[in-house]
Amino acid sequence: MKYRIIFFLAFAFVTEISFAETGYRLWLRYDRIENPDLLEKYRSQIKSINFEVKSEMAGVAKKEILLALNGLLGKKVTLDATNLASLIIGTPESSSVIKAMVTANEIPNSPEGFLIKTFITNSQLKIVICAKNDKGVLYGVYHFIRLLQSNSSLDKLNNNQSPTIKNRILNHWDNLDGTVERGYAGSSLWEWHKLPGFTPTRYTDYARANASIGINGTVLNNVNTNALSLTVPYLLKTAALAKVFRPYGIKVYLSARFSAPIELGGLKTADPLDPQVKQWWIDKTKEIYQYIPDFGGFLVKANSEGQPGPQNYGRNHADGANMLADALAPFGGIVMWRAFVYDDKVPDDRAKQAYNEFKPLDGKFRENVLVQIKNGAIDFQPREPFHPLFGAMPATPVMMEFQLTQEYLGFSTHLAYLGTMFKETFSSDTYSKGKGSTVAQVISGKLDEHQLTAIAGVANIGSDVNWCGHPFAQSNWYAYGRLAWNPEFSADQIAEEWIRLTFTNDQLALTAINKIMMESRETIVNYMTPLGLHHIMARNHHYGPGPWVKNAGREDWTSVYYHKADSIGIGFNRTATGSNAVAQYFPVVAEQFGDVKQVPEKYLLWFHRLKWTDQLKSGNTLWNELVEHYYDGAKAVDSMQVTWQGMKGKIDDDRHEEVAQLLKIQFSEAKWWRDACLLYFQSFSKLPLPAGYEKPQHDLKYYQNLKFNFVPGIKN
Ligand code: BDP
Repeated sequence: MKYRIIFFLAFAFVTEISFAETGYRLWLRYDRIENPDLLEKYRSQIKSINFEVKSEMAGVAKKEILLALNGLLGKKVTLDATNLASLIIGTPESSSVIKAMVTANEIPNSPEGFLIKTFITNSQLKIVICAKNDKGVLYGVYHFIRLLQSNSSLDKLNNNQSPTIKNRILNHWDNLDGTVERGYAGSSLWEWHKLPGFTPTRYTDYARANASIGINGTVLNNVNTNALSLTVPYLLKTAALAKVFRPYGIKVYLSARFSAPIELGGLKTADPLDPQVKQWWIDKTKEIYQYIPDFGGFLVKANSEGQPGPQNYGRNHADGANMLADALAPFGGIVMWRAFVYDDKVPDDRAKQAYNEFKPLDGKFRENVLVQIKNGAIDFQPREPFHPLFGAMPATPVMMEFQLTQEYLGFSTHLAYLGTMFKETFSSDTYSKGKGSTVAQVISGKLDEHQLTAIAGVANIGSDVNWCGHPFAQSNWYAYGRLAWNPEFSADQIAEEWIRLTFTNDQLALTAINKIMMESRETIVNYMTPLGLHHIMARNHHYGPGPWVKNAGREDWTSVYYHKADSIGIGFNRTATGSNAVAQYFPVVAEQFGDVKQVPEKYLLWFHRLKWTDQLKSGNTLWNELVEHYYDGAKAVDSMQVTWQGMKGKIDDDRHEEVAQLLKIQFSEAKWWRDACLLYFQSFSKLPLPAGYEKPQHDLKYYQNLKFNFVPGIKN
């Protein structure tokens, strides 16, 4: 009897885990196509596959397509090495069938592009996935799988695609002790202590997910880095990861600590013009390439937030970057030098500092250096105007840095689809070369004719079973990859694609979930930082509101520095009568941002200081408008909950319930943000909430006294 019970329990447990929808599979879900007619059609169109494999990369592509087809079609497709196969995959070199079917100039000439084309021969449908080389084939395979997962027609495919940006990279802010700076999805993916010996399947799944959306590089360690990652034991570990990622077309990069020659090399200085320092980096770089022959290069955070850098020795960013670039150049490596620099010793508006330091260096960097610029002028806030350096350094390749991890957008408890935010920056017009000089044009290298192009996303990935903490946070990893591939894709189209792959192809659900996603970021801006407010979160851990933060050790780490609320009004005057940060933009933009009548209201208090009673476009006073935004934001989360409830039964119960619970947290946190911020600002404006608004639950003191221990994302 005893044994029977144990057996029963064990069985129940196993049953439960094998059927739970954990989100582990991300968007690579290959369950059988639900629509029976479509399933029948696909089965009749894809009966057999011809894919001759001559490389490890082609091998993983073949494995993936077979896995996908067997799952999606619910039956095994047969392998057929002849031209009678219905799906033919490869390059003209690897496949004589492709060579005979596709004319060479139909295939994109780029190293990563692909062609997917339907042919009808003797009333027989055939589909070809081909490229100039295996990398393009791999991307073509993933795209074809995406077409099936989203139930697209295969009848007349003629899809020829190449990525717009060459280096599409994730930045992991992972520490060697397993913590992740600003990570809200568990601990680091990299189990350094078990590497190089142990490389779990999860690393391969990470590579699959990245390759499926075109990500081709990953920086493994935090920008606030430990020099140890450049030592041999850690290089061996990095090499083991590189080996797993290589067949998926992913290069590894490392954040390099600028003072490593002192810490590891025992030198007295890290001065970039010192011959011994230069030699140390040359030797170190050589050593890295011995272990990782296709190493991508270095990411550097220097002279920012206390990190060492060339300015410690009276040198500039170009001196520092060029020294590393020279060491990497013989191996084809690149330097990504971050423009996220600020220092409270510099008595100017923090928003201006990067431009002030970097603009004069335009044209002074080596060819293999990119300047990596955050999307906004300050720091990954829920909303910022685009960084003024975009378009301002035409002689230097500049790259974008987005933050996927939701440090300032509600951690992993708030549903925030960031595709709309990425697009907002990409489509901003810098006017650097007249109308149409969008940030996307700058980043793609088209505007200033740069061959070296790149983009970085600060990863939101960790050890959580669903990778990203919040099931919807996966959409930001996905959207980042898709937009890095082509910034012209629309946020809406990417959201729809992701929902189809992740949840369902049901039309009603698609429309409802898409609406939630598309409105989500604006909703967060409304209940956190409407009308151009910024940097008013709690100190250090950044969890929750903290507009009252002052005395933080340095002025530019306080909230009061950014909102400047007092009895008269609120906002940071960045016009000519203030810090004049507007002058860093090109004249058309500077004029628009600098004029209180023309500035888009979403940036109002970023650039202007207004009186509480000033009238805005809506006819509302500034105070009433602020109140309206905060209340609209919280109300919108309530509506999200209602819409989500309607999804019950349309998607699996596991993920439905998980999101429902998280939305509940989000709703209460939205109200927390709303009430705390409005009560605080009200202590200056002395104005009442207009009639009809529900009163805050607590008084200001209550919110100011909230304390949180062990908030994730920082070293507690
Ligand atoms: C800030 C983060 C900090 C990062 C910094 C950076 O709070 O943890 O180190 O950005 O990007 O937003 O270097």
